[in-house]
Parts: sequence; C-alpha cells; structure tokens
Amino acid sequence: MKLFTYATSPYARKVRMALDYKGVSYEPFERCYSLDRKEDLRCVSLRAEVPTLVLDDGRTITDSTIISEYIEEVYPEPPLYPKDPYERARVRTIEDLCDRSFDAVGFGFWLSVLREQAPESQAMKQAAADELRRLLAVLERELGDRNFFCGEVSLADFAAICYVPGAKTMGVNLGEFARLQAWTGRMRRISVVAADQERIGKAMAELRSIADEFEGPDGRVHWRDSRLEWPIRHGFIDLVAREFHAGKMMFPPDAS
Ligand SMILES: N[C@@H](CCC(=O)N[C@@H](CS)C(=O)NCC(=O)O)C(=O)O
Repeated sequence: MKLFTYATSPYARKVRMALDYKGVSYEPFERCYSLDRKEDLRCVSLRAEVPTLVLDDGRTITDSTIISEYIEEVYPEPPLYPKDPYERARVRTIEDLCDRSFDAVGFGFWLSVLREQAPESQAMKQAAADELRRLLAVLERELGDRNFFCGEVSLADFAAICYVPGAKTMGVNLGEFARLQAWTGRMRRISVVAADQERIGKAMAELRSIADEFEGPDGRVHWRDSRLEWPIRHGFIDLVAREFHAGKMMFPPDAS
C-alpha cells in the first residue's frame, strides 16, 4: 500500500500511527500543502488532501476517519476501537473534536502568525489560546482518571496526541491540565507515538518559515469547513474577506 502523507498534517499523523500500531507496512509519499505541489495526489483523491491510502490494486481511500475505520476492519489486531458500543461512540466523538475544533483553533492561530501585520492578528492569537484552554478542559474531563481516553489505547488517543502538545506554542501551559499532561507522558512512551514525535520535531526544525509551511507557492492557504467557521464565529470576518478578495484562499476542488 501507499500512503500520501505529510509530517505536520494531524490527519496524516493519526493514520500513520494507526498503521504503525497495527504493524501494517506501507510506502509513505510526503506531499506538502497546496494543489500545485501534488499533481499525483490530485489524480487519486477528489479533495487532493492527505492522508490518502492507495491499496495494492490501485483503489484509493481518502479522509483520515474513513481510512482508520477501513484499517480497523482489515487489520483488527491490535484494536483501535473498544468493543463497547458507547465507548466506540466516545472514540469517534473525541476524534471529531480533534479533527474539527482543535484543527480550526490551530489553523486560526497559525493564520494570525502568518498575517502578523493584520490589525486582527493579536486578537486572533488571544481568541485561539482562550478557546484552546476550553477544548483542553473538555479533554481533561473526558480522560477523567483513565490512563487512556477509552480504556486501552484507541484512535482517540492518536487523534488527541496530534494537538495536545502544541498548546505550549500557542501560549497555553499544559501544567494547568495535570491529567492530560500525565497522559502525554504515557503516550510518548508508546513506540509509534515516539516515532511520530520524532518526525514532527524534525519537520518543525527544518521549517524555513510559517509561510513555507502554510501557503502554496501561489501564496494561497487551504481553507475548508470548520477552518472557515472559526474566524467568522470569533468576529474576524473582515480578515477572511480580505483573504478572499486578495485571492489567497484555496478550497478543495469543486464537487468533492
Ligand atoms: N477530513 C480530512 C481532512 C484532511 C486535510 O485537511 N488535510 C490537509 C492537510 S492537514 C490537506 O491535505 N490539505 C490540502 C492542501 O493544503 O493542499 C481528513 O480527515 O483526512
């Protein structure tokens, strides 16, 4: 199998950890953001997003949640979803919170760093940090006194580890969330998580600029669903309008 992936994409990281945890072998193809950097990915995925899994017979699966469910069905051991239906629902809920809300808050934060000169930049950073604290409090409650979110290690843990350690960069002290901090330590001791942390650490160290990471060569940023909701909900609609009128927004292709 082939996996279109990218070291800093939380969606791709989640899927990679799931495959590694189950001992499934695949060939990773690093494809960074922006449509013009990944013609081959465009040919196999309607939305041209990472992660995309290409099976040995050429069939493809896109979207980290759908890929993870497929992997679980084809490679059930070790399981990444608990047996209990309610706990399975909790895995999906926590994964969704990460994919939708944590992603949007992080996107808002990095956009404010990228647009440092914009009048809204400081307020956006503050709004992102404030909402991140509220999201971390939700995770802290979900974790409760368990070692992992849903008993044993599950996809919920792999989804969350892609976001929780990033709190520091956004000015939020993880020490405010003692249970999550201890969970982070436990997660880092899992070999596939340690390997992921090494990959992301290396990618961040090699980053030349935020623009390099965030924008394609045409200067456009990838927007979609909750990434669009977040700045509007927080009152930064003028910044979004300026981005749009300056031709700096990139959306997944039509009919995807
Ligand atoms: N719902 C998708 C979201 C995937 C996604 O947004 N991937 C981003 C990277 S984090 C991407 O490939 N963006 C396209 C681009 O920037 O060109 C999933 O769960 O896999």
